[in-house]
Amino acid sequence: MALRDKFMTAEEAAALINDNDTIGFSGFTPAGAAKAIPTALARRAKAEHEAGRPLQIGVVTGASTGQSLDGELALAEAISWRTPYQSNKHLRAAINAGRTRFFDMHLSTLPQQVRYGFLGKFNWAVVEACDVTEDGEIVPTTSVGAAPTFCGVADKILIELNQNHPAALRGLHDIYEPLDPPHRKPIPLSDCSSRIGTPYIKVDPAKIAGIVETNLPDEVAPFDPSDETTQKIGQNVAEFLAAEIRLGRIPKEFLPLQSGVGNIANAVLAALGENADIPPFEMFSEVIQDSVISLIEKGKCKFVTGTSLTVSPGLLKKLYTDLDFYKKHICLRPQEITNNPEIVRRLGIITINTAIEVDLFGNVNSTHVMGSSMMNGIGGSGDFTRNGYISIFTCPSLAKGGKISSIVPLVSHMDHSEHSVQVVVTENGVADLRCKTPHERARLIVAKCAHPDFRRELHGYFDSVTKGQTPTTLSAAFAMHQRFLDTGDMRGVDWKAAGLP
Ligand code: 0RQ
Repeated sequence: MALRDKFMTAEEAAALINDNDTIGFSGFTPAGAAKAIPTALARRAKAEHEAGRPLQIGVVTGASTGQSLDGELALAEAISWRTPYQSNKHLRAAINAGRTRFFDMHLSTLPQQVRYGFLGKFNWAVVEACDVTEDGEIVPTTSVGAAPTFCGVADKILIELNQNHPAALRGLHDIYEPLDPPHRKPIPLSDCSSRIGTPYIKVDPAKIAGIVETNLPDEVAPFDPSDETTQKIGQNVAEFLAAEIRLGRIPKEFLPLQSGVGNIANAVLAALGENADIPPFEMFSEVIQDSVISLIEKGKCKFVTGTSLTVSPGLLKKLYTDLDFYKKHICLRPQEITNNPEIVRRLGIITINTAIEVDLFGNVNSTHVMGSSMMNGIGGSGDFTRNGYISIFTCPSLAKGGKISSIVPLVSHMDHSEHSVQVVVTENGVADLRCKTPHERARLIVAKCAHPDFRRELHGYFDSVTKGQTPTTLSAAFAMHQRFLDTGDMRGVDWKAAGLP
């Protein structure tokens, strides 16, 4: 059947989906996420539920998505299970209330686990494209994520052909999918900018079950303007890296950078751009945020590889007016490549990610609040941290208006262990944990990173806990967290009552 005969409305496409289906949606952050079909499906699910009939699906994506996908489907109670990452408040509420089953995965491993069959059968791939051809070439829009894998494994494919993105995006993407063991070969990439794949996702055209025309912008939220705290964190990271170059521990031509998501990551990149001691650099990262685009314009960032172009709508429009220039500096690859441990270690990537809390030994919690509630997920932070040339974590030393210390005796959930975390940076300073014992790390983290309001508290704990290689008193290790749960403020712990001498 010719493509022209496959055009349909979002409602018609949503009507093809059955209760209990598993769908792989395009999208990595709101960039390139399917929008019209999930929104239509959410409407249908609400109507079905009102009529007393079940309609829930398994939702798999590259990472987080936008309101039209995670938000609308969560509000319609239409997501039975979800992986690998999310950041939507409605979905987060459903997950933490136990209404949606969620499992948190390293993003590099998602595509291969889908191909291995670990996540079960995929009924549908629903992908956003800026172009599709009769012989089955699908050109993605602002992200690649896991879309090539979803298209490969799913029984049928639905395409959202989004006119908000020009077909001239062809050439921005580099689609390469490794073979699975025992046939896997080294990924033939030894720099940030080489292309090793095709500029499109190739599918069997017979699998394309429907095409929905849309004209919808990516639902990328604007960043909070950087404040004194995030600027100071950024400056501390930049000064640390500049000193490492001077000391000869980072080559003078510098190394590719990876930077996480969110406001702090955006501010860190801006600070690196302003530091004259950091030479123009390349990035091998996951999410390309607004700050990277201005670094490209200033000539400070020479090339960036990412899996999503997550920039604010106004900036994206500007980028599209000079696409030929930006195509020379940007490449979008599958998350299986951008986050691949083999490549991260080969290129010697300097990794900068954000922590929710860090403990005295350098263990990092990136995902949970007070040990129990899921925030977003581990995302790509583990892929990069475990394999980086230097692994850095940043966070403000305080949260929730100063009632929470981000530096705690023991993390209430652990995502990145002391074995992978090398440097911790807050607005107060830098704790370089390399070559340090747990005792030495604890002293350094309190002195350099903790907020002055909590130093006494943390000394109160650590000065009384002296036994063992990694001194810990189990009864007291979570006393600050418990104090917050009891009173709404971590300060004022009675350490004696918590079992310390
Ligand atoms: O809560 O939204 O209710 O105000 O956590 O914190 O300070 O706004 O920071 O937006 O940079 O997010 C780790 C969540 C940081 C993110 C995390 C509360 C705080 C606020 C957000 P509110 P900020 P950011 C590759 C990299 C994992 C994935 C990753 C993340 C909210 O960076 O999801 O690294 N990382 N991916 O108030 C209680 C504490 C807290 C706290 C902060 N100690 N206790 N609440 N908060 N510290 C990219 C991808 O994987 C896509």
